[in-house]
Amino acid sequence: MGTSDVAARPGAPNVVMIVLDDLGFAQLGCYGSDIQTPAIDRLARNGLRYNRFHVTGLCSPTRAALLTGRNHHAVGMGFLADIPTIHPGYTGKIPASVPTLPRLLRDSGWSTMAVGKWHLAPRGERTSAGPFTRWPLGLGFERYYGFLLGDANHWDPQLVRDNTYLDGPDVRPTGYHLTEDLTDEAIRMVVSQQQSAPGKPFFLYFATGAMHSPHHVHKEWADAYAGQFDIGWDSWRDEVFARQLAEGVVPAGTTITQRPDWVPAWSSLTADERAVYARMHEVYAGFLSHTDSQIDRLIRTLEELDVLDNTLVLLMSDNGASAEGGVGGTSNEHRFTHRVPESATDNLDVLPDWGGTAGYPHYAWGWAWAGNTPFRLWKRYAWLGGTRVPLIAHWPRGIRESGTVRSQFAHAIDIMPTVLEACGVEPQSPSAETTDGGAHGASLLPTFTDAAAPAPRSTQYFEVVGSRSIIADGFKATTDHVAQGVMDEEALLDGSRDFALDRWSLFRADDFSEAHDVSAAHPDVVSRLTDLWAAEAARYNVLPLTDSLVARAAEMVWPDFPPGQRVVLRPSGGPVVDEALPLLYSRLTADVDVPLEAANGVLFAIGNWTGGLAAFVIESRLHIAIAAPGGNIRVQADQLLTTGRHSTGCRLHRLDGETRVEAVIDNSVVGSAVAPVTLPHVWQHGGTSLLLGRDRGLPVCDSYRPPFAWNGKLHSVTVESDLESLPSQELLRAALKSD
Ligand SMILES: [Ca+2]
Repeated sequence: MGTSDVAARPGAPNVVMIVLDDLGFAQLGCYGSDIQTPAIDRLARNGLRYNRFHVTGLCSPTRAALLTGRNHHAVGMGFLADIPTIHPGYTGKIPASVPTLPRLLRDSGWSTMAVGKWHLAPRGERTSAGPFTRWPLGLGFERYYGFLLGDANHWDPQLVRDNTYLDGPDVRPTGYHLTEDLTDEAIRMVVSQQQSAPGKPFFLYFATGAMHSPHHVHKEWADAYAGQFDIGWDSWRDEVFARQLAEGVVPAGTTITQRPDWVPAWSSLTADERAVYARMHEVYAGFLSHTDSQIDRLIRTLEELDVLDNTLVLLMSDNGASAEGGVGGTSNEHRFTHRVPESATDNLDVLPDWGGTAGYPHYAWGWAWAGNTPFRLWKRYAWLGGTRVPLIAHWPRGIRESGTVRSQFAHAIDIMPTVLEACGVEPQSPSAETTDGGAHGASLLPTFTDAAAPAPRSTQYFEVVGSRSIIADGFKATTDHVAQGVMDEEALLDGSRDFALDRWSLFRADDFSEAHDVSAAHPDVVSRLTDLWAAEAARYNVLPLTDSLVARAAEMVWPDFPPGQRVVLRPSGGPVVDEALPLLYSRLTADVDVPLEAANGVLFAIGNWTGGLAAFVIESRLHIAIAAPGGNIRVQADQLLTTGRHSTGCRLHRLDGETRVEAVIDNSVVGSAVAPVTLPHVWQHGGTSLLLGRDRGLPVCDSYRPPFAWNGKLHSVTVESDLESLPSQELLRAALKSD
């Protein structure tokens, strides 16, 4: 553990790093949007906005860069932590030799606390057995509350405190929302730390699930925007651009990039499509304003504690706005990633509940495009729509400007050196016996007080899901590569699908939006920059390139203690996260004592009605419920459970394009159903856990209300998979979706 006898120097600042998820350059009020973000705007008004701050274009990689100051590939996080592979740039494992920001601050006398999304614990290290070295406490935080995966159901998250999966509460208060819970927890941590050790500096890492899908918010927040986006994404984008110019976050003379033809013109849409897409953005806008209201509570707490004046608050996004809902958006992202298409007309029926507990929604990609105004593309691309995002720095004692825009090139890897310099902490522990050569980023601190201070570096490579770019010599070169894995992108985007045929565009550094490709006039510069990209790629472990989840999966590193084909689970073991279950399990069997009176309750349940499976008993009758991307399956037994000890549960048969589900009592099939539904390998993108003898949070179907505890005795649940039901490539691709 840390050297707790070291005290920070007197006057050392606190640090609050607020990392929003999938928020585009143009979505905050202070960056030109008409979405209300008054608390964030207040930080901007009393601090600095950066308009050339860059990230990696994807969740885990940016977070790794923020907390290490190293390029993401160089610390093994070239891709998501969910798919660790054998290649050094893609292990998903931040090396133990790399000093992390929380560890350095902790060892220098700061209290260190993390709340919210983590996404830096690799697959294979996320069960209750750890190892915990890459969980928040392992990387240097003293306290943690949040979720380990890439997203979370805001109404029903699987949460972790420190190194423990939380088991409960069974019934969350009406109207529970994850962002509110995370904010409560962050406030509690800071207040208790400050009243326990007054004056001891702290580092709070506050990473919301917002604004990542699912876009979940209380209805009144969405309703506040009723009608506001009926103008459509083309006009909305033009209005945003005009405000960006007026605000100065986009320099005068900038050309807005043109709408590509694979983003439909608003004028080409039907009335139904417009109604559905406008509501999607009302929900998103409400979700963002709600997030802002929670940040407001956190900042006001710092004011009340009288510590805001000497707290460096940094607010940013991890990548640009996301198009992972596809061209038409989705009511349930699990449907989209399992390639079960839906139309705007389909979604008219569910529109009144958009953003509520029934769905797992993501907006149509026209809004992602507009959310990244004035840039091209979005998350997952090395174009500016993926990599250039807001950064706000607020620190009354250290920044004496108000509302100014800074235009120095900056990148996520510069954040840790900036924080360390602000705190007066050396970038390497004095006691460290090994070093990896130091941070790749450099401090932005000189830009806090000097508008003319030089940018920290002039060269930076980018690589994300095979999309590549490089900044050097006053130019930026970018490939036209289109990644695999997002359904509509594969079909609709123009560009290369073959690395050997990738074409590089070239832009001058002063072409703020990258609207004017000058590659034809400067083939020599293109050649020099692509050579430089290759050199940087070799230096930072970027190679081998891949744009395919299936290819990554083939090289996946499995855990040292995989669950194998069969596990026996006991109720006293707590929630069982899906990584601890056999891959593609197909038999779940509960060993139970059925009581004398009518038997009732949940035998086992995983996930919820946006994706999940449950076996439950009502009046002694066994029911199996499955909520899958393509539809729901229900089976009830044609005979009752009798008093005494029985084995009972379900069998899942993955057939070609359909699934047969059987209810089973004592090895006899007592009911079955077949449906044209493909079962996913994970029920929830955000991860979930199998609960024994009860459910919690949202149910898998509306026939029972959690916890609905089993009123007999539950001895165990055995979960088994069949070797013969190996995943098809398509299934594997869908199953591995997680970001
Ligand atoms: Ca993200």
